[in-house]
Amino acid sequence: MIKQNIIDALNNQVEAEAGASQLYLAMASWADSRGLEGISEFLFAHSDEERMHMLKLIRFINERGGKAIIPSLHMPKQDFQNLNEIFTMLLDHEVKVSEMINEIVDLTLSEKDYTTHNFLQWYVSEQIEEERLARIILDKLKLIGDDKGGMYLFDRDISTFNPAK
Ligand code: OFO
Repeated sequence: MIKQNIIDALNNQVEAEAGASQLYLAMASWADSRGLEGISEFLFAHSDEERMHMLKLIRFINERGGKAIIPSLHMPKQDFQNLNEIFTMLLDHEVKVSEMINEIVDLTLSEKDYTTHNFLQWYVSEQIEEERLARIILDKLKLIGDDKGGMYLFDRDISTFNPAK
């Protein structure tokens, strides 16, 4: 039977994934309203992925005899100065999520819960990939600077930046 402190930590993670999904949805909508089609598609898809991360946790908690808690929605930031702000926030958010995952991994080891430890390895690899992708995007945005032509190409090509897709 899964221990209550592990259930609590996983439920906390459910909330973090839901929060990420909402934040990326707000970013996607912002980009969409500015005609940045490729970037908004990328962010809409990223928001969906975070929801999928949340669902995976909910199912796991319930399957192991715990009770998943569905969190309420917080209104995320709605306005952004530019893409640099968006992707810096996105990277910071992913780094924070990675730290949270690592802490739960730590907890599973101290509680000798190897099933949850094993389950969390998927999140560990996913976080490496998401942080890497956000860093690639930020590097490209730095290169582009104020170049409008470069931004056009960036918006067109962003969907190809993720080799895992
Ligand atoms: Fe990108 O955070 Fe989920 O796991």
